[in-house]
Amino acid sequence: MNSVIAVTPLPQSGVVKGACPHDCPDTCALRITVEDGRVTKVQGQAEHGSTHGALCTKVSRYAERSYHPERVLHPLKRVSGKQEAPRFVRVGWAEALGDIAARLKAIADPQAILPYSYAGTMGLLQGESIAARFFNKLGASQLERTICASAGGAALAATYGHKVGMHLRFFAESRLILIWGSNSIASNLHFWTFANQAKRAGAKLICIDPRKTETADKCHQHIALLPGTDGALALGLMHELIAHDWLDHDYLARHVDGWQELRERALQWPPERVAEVCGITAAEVRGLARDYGTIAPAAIRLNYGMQRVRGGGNAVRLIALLPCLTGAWRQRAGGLLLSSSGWFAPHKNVDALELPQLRAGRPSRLINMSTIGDALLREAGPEFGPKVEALIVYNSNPVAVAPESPKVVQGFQRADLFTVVLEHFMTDTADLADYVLPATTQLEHLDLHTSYGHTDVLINEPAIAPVGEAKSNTQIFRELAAAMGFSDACFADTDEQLARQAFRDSVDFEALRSQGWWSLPLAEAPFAEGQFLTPNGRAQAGGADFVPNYESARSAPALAARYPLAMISPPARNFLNSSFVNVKSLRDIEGEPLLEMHADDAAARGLADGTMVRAFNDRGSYLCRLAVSARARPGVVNGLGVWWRKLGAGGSNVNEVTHQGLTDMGHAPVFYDCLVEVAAA
Ligand SMILES: Nc1nc2c(c(=O)[nH]1)N[C@H]1C(S)=C(S)[C@@H](COP(=O)(O)OP(=O)(O)OC[C@H]3O[C@@H](n4cnc5c(=O)[nH]c(N)nc54)[C@H](O)[C@@H]3O)O[C@H]1N2
Ligand SMILES: Nc1nc2c(c(=O)[nH]1)N[C@H]1C(S)=C(S)[C@@H](COP(=O)(O)OP(=O)(O)OC[C@H]3O[C@@H](n4cnc5c(=O)[nH]c(N)nc54)[C@H](O)[C@@H]3O)O[C@H]1N2
Ligand SMILES: [Mo]
Repeated sequence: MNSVIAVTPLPQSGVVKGACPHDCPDTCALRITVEDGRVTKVQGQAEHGSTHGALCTKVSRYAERSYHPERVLHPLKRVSGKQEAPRFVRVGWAEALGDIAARLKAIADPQAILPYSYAGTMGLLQGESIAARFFNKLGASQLERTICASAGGAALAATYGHKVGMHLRFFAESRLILIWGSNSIASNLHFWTFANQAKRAGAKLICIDPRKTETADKCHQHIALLPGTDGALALGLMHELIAHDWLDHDYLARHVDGWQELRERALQWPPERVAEVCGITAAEVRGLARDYGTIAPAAIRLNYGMQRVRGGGNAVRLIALLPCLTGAWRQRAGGLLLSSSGWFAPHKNVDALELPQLRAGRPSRLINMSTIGDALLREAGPEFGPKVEALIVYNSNPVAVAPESPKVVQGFQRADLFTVVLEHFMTDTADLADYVLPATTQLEHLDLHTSYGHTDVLINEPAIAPVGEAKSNTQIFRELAAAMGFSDACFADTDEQLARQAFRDSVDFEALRSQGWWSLPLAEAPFAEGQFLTPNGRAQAGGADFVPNYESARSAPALAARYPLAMISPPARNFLNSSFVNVKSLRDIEGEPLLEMHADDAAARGLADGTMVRAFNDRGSYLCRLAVSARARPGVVNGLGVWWRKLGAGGSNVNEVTHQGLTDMGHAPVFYDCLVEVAAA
């Protein structure tokens, strides 16, 4: 039996073990210094394998974020109309919770109530624990949490059986690394350390990304393909692997299903065809295939950037099959990593945290978070069910991050929608709330973390008491449950009890407590002998094919005639999605919302570097500063995201122009499948 996690009493001064809560594959182990009851330093733990004492610029400013003068410190109640400038008054917790409970109880069909949350914190407790219990007990609609990774996740599950891949640390031993759809230096810094070690030991690094990122700058080669064409490139690589017989026939025969079908398909993709679809040269396709077919161990670091297009799921499937063709999986420094999160599945006990049985068999409709704009604007109907009447948002800023914001904003502005937002700050979403409830930050609460980049479980112990009147998400939902009159014992579980329920006995809590992390026991080369997590243990190649974008010159020529530029909106280095945009020191580094454009495209429009421009299409228009830049390839513009609308130029951001189409697998958004035109503002 695991011992109950007892939290060490808050130190007046000392060092506390923490974990970075952010939505990032690195999930760093933190060393938090407290002096006189105040956090004075947030550093990386030197002994933790992937953190190795270093933090990104953002999280090293975590104390600045927690003690930010604009932190929401008391419950706030709206006193202005939803279409007017937001005005709030301070109220007490009892009044706020009592009123919220009364409003929720007045809703006849609980399915008209919708939770909206994502990974503002990735903690198992402050994410979905008591919150999930609350909505299960209520019988609310369920949120399909697709906004980031579900296309790639579904693809990995279909191909390997789960979201699993090679170990982060063994990239240091690879001889060839393809960094594919990932700006690692910006968004996965602690992977880059291992890639850099490999580079110094003589490995070749190749970046595959429409944008010439800071990561591309540091690689030996950069292949700037058009957005959404990765599946075609993967098929072209397979064509060459077959043509030159750079195949591991034994591995294919013993560990892969559907190879013959995939082989037939790949043979239809000679380099010239691939080059035309991807907007690169046939020589680039041939050279990449030669490297991949002849250098070993070869590793692929795929990241979620490349799956934010219509064919994102199939593209991930095809790329995930490459190491099955060459047998790269045989070596621990070969294979592929998109996500490691599936390795935690046998150890986690999500049902114990969320208690789905509280729904007691009541119907539960699923609403996709990626089409929240449409969902909020939909009337009741036999297919849809009741109109959404109440929304409870935590750990997310949908008004800034969800696609097609004109509709999201319109939905949130509905006078008949009751919205509660649990937040640290007055985000664009909080601005449209009826109630804003102050939530604690990672310095102020207990949590447990898994990772989607490494394979360690981490503990985050609270370092300081809640700031102001803030309460943790778990505590807010506990008190809301009480206000609703839910008397089930599960709503009294403390965070310490939840922590104990979160994992099965396989996790060594003593190590977790004393060291701050605990590493999963895993094989070094997990698929050296096949043993994929599919039902028959074989990788599944059947059905994977190239799926073109919704919006591109090739797939939508009439639209492209009006909006000829493909726009991608990858993360800005000093923000974390829309988090940290309000931390001034970080915003100062980013400056303004930037749109990078190639010199030829700028010249064709008579646009000079530094001018204010509008990027627009039929959905909307947003204002940004033009950077004529070699980081953009011809025909593609890069609108760095995700700014708070109210802190960007002109009160909107890049999601003003993105659309609510969904991916081929996993019902995910297609942020990078978007055509625009750009003109002087
Ligand atoms: N600093 C920082 N770090 C972050 C985040 C952040 O916002 N800021 N976000 C976090 C989150 S939520 C996630 S999900 C992870 C991963 O987040 P990702 O969104 O994967 O982030 P990036 O690594 O920047 O990967 C995006 C890269 O994909 C490229 N790209 C866009 N379209 C295509 C395409 O069609 N094909 C290919 N090959 N490449 C394409 C972009 O130019 C960009 O360089 O990172 C996390 N880390
Ligand atoms: N155009 C475009 N749009 C994108 C993307 C893109 O690349 N381009 N990336 C997409 C991706 S990958 C993702 S993952 C989504 C991310 O979208 P979100 O998950 O909404 O992430 P954030 O914008 O970081 O907002 C998280 C919010 O949670 C709050 N928060 C943090 N910790 C806590 C806590 O303990 N309690 C409470 N109550 N609140 C907390 C933070 O203050 C912050 O405002 O955005 C997506 N949107
Ligand atoms: Mo994400």
